[in-house]
Amino acid sequence: MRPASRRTLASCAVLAAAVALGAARPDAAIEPPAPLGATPSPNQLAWHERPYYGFVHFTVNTFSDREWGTGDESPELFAPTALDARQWARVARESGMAGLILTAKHHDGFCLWPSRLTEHCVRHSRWRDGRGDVLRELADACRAEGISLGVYLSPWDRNHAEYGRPAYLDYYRAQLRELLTQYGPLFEVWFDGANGGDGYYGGARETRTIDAARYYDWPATWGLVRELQPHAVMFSDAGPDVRWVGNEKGVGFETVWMGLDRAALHPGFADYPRLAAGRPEAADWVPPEVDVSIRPGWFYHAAEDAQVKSIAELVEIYYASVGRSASLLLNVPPDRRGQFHETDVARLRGLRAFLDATFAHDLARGATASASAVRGGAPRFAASRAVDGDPASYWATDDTVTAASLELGLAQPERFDQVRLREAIALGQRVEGWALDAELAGGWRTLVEGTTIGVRRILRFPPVTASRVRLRVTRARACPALAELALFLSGPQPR
Ligand code: FUL
Repeated sequence: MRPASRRTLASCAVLAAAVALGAARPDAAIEPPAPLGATPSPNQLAWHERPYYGFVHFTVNTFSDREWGTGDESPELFAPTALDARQWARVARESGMAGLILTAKHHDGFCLWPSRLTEHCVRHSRWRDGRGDVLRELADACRAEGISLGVYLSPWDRNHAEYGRPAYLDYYRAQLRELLTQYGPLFEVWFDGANGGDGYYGGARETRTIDAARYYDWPATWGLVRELQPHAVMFSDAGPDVRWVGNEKGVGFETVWMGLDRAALHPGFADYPRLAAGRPEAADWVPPEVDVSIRPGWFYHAAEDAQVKSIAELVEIYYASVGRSASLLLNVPPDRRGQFHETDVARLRGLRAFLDATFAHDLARGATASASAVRGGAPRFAASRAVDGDPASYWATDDTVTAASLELGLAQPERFDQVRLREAIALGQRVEGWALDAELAGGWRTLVEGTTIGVRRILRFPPVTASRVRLRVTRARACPALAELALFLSGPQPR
């Protein structure tokens, strides 16, 4: 249907008023593109705007020098000498992280908060004479620093006697209820997929296998989170809000779809990495999260002090995650003092300095913009909407146009070496192919080509100096709706 034929009497009145005021086109009469396929929820939309945050792995493992505790550790083992959650939160905020997610309970079952449901918790540790609460201290610190808080509650519990039986699920959900009700708003709740195996299990010391697809009855648990923390997103292999990227190396997919078929999956799904890139036709919007540790292990081991990722490695991880339509969950494990190690802090600051130097100044902002096609000819969908700095506005074409170009004229020649593109994701993910050209020495030259865009796509290329730049959307599943075309020049290269 042509847009003109949809005009109602009311919009004719708007037109008359617009003409009377001297406006060029009846903007409001042109309808936005219809959403395509899966679209994000309000929680997901808010979460997409804060794509970098931290993971804090800390428990008895920090003191036993293990990655997975066996469940028979004495709570007395947990003995940080100078725990300072405010330092974690301050460093996180100063590093540009939007929040911190704490391993409130890892697979060993030890609880970092004084749970009323088990003796296997901080109450029986020597730390703060058994009166401490790591989650409380972190919640207070995050609030003071103005960042968000999230929790990880391992479903697998190698300490609990009932693990593998129905009674454990009551325990697990009652624990979750403590976390969801006593520490204020949570921005993310993290459900990992490691499941079953040998353990202490209340002294049984045996191997317990569970049916990961059925045992946990995830819909019931997810319902509890929705009820008690309606603004939190939930992570697992199957979402429901955020999915695993399928590796722990810090690398997202070059071609990635936010769509995932939740119903076919569950946390711990064996063949999951094969599906992690998503599918354009999938039913649900479940974006990927890249979880990776700044060190080889998730927990602190002094032997790894010389193996902290370099600033340059962290920069690559940023481009391979946030730059590929994912969010970055970067783990920084506190040491035996209960503080982020100096080396880790220096690397985080280095990453922040590089990101600030690179992304502070969008060289395309406010450029003159024109396009080969504009939806209904309406200013509301004009090319300039992609360079106005407002992620809510976008350039769009008519429904029949799925390949189009957008040209920028910069006020003066600028040197740049990367482009950031964002789709208007409230309308679903649409673009499948694009190229960026610059006019160099009188001719157009292609700088870089890409496939999907999604939430945020950043691609780098050798630096050029140009004042005319052109984005060609070469393939899209429906008319493109582009919220941002930004150009940047890398800050000084970190070593
Ligand atoms: C996995 C766990 O087995 C690792 O220890 C770590 O917590 C990682 C983030 O999730 O499932």
